[in-house]
Amino acid sequence: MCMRQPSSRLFTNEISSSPAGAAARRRLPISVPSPPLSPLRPRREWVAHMPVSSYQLYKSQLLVAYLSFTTTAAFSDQLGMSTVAVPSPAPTVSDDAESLRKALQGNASCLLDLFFLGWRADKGALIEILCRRTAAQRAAIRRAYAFLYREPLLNCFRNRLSRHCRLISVDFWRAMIFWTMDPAERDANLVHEALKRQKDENYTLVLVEVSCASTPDHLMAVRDFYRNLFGCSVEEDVASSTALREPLKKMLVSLVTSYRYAGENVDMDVAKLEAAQLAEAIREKQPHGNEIARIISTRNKAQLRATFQRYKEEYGTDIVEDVNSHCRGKFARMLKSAVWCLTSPEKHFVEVIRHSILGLGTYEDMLTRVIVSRAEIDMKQIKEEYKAKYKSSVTGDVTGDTSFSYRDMLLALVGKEEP
Ligand SMILES: [Ca+2]
Repeated sequence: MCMRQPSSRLFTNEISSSPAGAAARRRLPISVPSPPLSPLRPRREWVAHMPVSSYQLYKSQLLVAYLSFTTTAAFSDQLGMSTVAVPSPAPTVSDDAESLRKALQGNASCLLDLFFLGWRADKGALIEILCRRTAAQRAAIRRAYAFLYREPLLNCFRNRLSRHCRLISVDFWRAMIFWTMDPAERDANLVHEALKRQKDENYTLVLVEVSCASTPDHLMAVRDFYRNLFGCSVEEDVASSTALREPLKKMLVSLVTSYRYAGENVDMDVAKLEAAQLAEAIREKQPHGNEIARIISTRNKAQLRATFQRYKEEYGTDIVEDVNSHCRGKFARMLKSAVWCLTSPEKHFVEVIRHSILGLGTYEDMLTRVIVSRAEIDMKQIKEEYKAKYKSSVTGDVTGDTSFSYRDMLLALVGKEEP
């Protein structure tokens, strides 16, 4: 993946020379002097002659540039499993914000558009900009957009979504909103939506995915967002759910409140003991005992991998196969997904993609959720696993099952198929 390199342009005459800077300057009632060549620490005499508002503008631009540079490095794809193709060098955040503004204003191709739908957005340009940027770059673009146009970017998308709610673009705008959100904010929204539609098993899976297929710190961030956005904690909403039954509810509460050790230390004695406890519970057809929920929700991922390996060596079958052959019901399905999400998430996500595509029609919510949330994490691995398991490609199946801008957006995130 091409990563964005720190550009000297970010730290030089961005306000006065870039078109976005010029546009921002035009809105100011006073003229702005040219910034110095090295503006990280502006010269005292220059700042002294600078009007307060323009100095604040200048500082904010610097902050946007600085954040986009530092956080991109912090959030970069460490394992090389992302399928998001970032151009190098990427345009500055203010250029991106200005291009987004133009794309959102679009043009009306006929009078009908003008009177009934408003201006038609240039969706191709939106995809080309946002689907080719990392999470950190998207966050910086959102900040720059809000600063330059005094309007949150997500609000512009939500307006389009409500305006197009009965048309085919609804899937595109939903996917675009989720993709542009901060990853933890997106997952908090997905969890909230899942809890509203908890009778559907496919939505309950979101709780398992968010708590088991992400890092402990990400889960904490999701819980923070959830509390701030919806005024209630995730575990409170899961525990008070009327659609979820025991013992599934208890396991889900344990999973969403977990904060696992993120290191690689493993205790082989514990692995042996807990493999025996799991085998007893699963083979006695009592997988809902307290031991399973305790082991699955408290042990770190390396320890769990050792336990499941020990299970296979000692009892001759994979734990997931044993769950499939000995247990039935929603609890068993969630347990299987939790085991996969904790040890090899790609196995879980290929099943979700396949289920969303197979048969007549498409489960767009599921397809969007997987592609948007895994594109920057392990989509390459998911594509390989999908090809090995179903003898067809994610790209090919998405192309055949979706259409228009929604398809173009998903394909931009999934990336090209490896030969
Ligand atoms: Ca289909």
